[in-house]
Amino acid sequence: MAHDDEFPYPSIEAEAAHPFETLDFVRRSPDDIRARADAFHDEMDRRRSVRMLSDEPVPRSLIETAVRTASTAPSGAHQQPWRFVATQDPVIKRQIRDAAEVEERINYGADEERSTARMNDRWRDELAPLGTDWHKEFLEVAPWIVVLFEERYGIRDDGSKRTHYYVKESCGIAAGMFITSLHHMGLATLTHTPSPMAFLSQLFERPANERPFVLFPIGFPVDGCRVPTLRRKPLEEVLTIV
Ligand code: IYR
Repeated sequence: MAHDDEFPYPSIEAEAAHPFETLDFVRRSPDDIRARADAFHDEMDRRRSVRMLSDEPVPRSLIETAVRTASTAPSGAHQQPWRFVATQDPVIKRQIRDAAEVEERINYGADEERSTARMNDRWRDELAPLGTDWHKEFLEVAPWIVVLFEERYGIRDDGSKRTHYYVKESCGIAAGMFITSLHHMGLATLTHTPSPMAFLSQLFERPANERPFVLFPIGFPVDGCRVPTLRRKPLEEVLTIV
């Protein structure tokens, strides 16, 4: 749709109030677009959540680049309401594993002190094909753990609170771009949400405006890594064109 009526868009007034610049957009040929679309789909279709991670080291600069890529995500009012906290400290990783396993024991009903599991039978049935249980060895073995914290509100220089918009959506998109970046560079990860995960705020001494959103153990898969056989929904089940 042409917007001749309102051209130039945005208005001269808006441009005067805030700087604009010419979009750095690569216009490709239809063949090139088709080929890139297919190649990228093939690559992403090979991404799997990996729990069998090795202890092989991963350079810090790769983690930094993945966070840079994630941080290109769109966000409400461009507030970028995320903070990635990364560690390869074995003591902290051990503490994360211990704390997560305490919670997961309760979730899965493996805690002898408690008669009922937090997860009901139906939930545990849904998880059975994934082969998960309360053991979270990957939290200690993986060379890196990155926790994405959502900034529920911002803090201005004068200490006052700044409302953040669409925090979950923004962080969800950033998380997706983070795992895409890791997969594209040749690393493996898992989106892990130990439940509850408030312990991560204490452990990393995060301020009150931040809340843990998702945790990523990152590394290389072990040799001979096994993953559950999954079926991805075919297009007709995930796309409706009206
Ligand atoms: N947090 C638990 C349970 C769990 C829940 C869902 I939904 C999953 O897709 C996978 C696991 C755990 O990490 O085991």
